[in-house]
Amino acid sequence: MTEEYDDEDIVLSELDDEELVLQMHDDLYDGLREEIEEGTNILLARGWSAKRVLDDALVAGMAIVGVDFRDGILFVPEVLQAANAMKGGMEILRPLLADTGAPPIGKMVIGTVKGDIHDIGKNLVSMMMEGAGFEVIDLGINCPVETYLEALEEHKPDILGMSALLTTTMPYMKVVIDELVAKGLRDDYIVLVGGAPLNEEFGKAVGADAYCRDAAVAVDTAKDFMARKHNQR
Ligand code: B1M
Repeated sequence: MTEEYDDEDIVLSELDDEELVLQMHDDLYDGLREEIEEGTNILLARGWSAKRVLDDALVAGMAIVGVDFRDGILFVPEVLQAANAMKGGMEILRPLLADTGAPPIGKMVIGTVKGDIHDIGKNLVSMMMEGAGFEVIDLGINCPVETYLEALEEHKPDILGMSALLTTTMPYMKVVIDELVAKGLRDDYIVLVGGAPLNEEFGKAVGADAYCRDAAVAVDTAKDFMARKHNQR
């Protein structure tokens, strides 16, 4: 039996949950979008919650990609394919994570800062915030300060969210916050920041209201600040 035949022989639906999740980590690593979509659907059909599929199959798989990218085993084209496969799974989960049917409990404008094109984490935060009942306006990637300011003016959100995945782009958050201060607008918004290289200290240093370690923390933090905002009225 050839190795190629071996690979084609794997029938995802015949794997048990644990094997399937490991196979999905492999498929994500190999950038196989269709297989990731199929695996996502199988786990959901087996009664897994969208959040569990997201955490155990997709986010955990992407963490493995991240380690090998860091170590020079994977390169940009392969990581792009992995990201594309991850997005295939996320698209299936999006309506499940976002569908609450409840009226919005707040509004958030979010974008990845100038110079940075990483958007998976930001997209996840958007989905989870929508799932928690927030209206989300997603500005996309590579956002200059003007884009944030225009969106704040247009949408009048409660929260401004910024994402950065590079140590070289995260200082740009301060550029945006400083501009808000200069225009006398800083206190009009709750500013939340996040992204893998950030930490609590950095959040404070740039003048954000809070640093959010992950999407779940972003949701809890946003809810917390909204509650405080309502209590002040
Ligand atoms: Co890039 N990359 N990348 N990359 N990439 C990292 C970030 C890196 C850590 C990889 C590594 O070396 N291990 C490294 C940064 C090193 C550093 O700065 N210290 C790196 C590098 C160097 C680069 C390039 C410079 C590589 C090159 O060209 N030589 C280049 C830069 C391009 C640019 O932006 N200008 C680059 C390019 C790319 C791809 C395009 C190939 C691709 C992005 C595709 C895409 O996003 N559409 C990519 C990817 C996929 C990664 C890794 C592997 C995975 C990132 C990811 O999606 N994680 C990443 C390694 C890693 O982080 N381990 C890496 C999964 C995601 C769910 O987690 O984004 O952390 P995360 O989001 C979390 C939290 O951080 C938080 O919640 C999210 C969900 O729980 N969060 C927020 C994020 N944003 C938030 C905003 C909030 C709140 C919470 O607001 C309220």
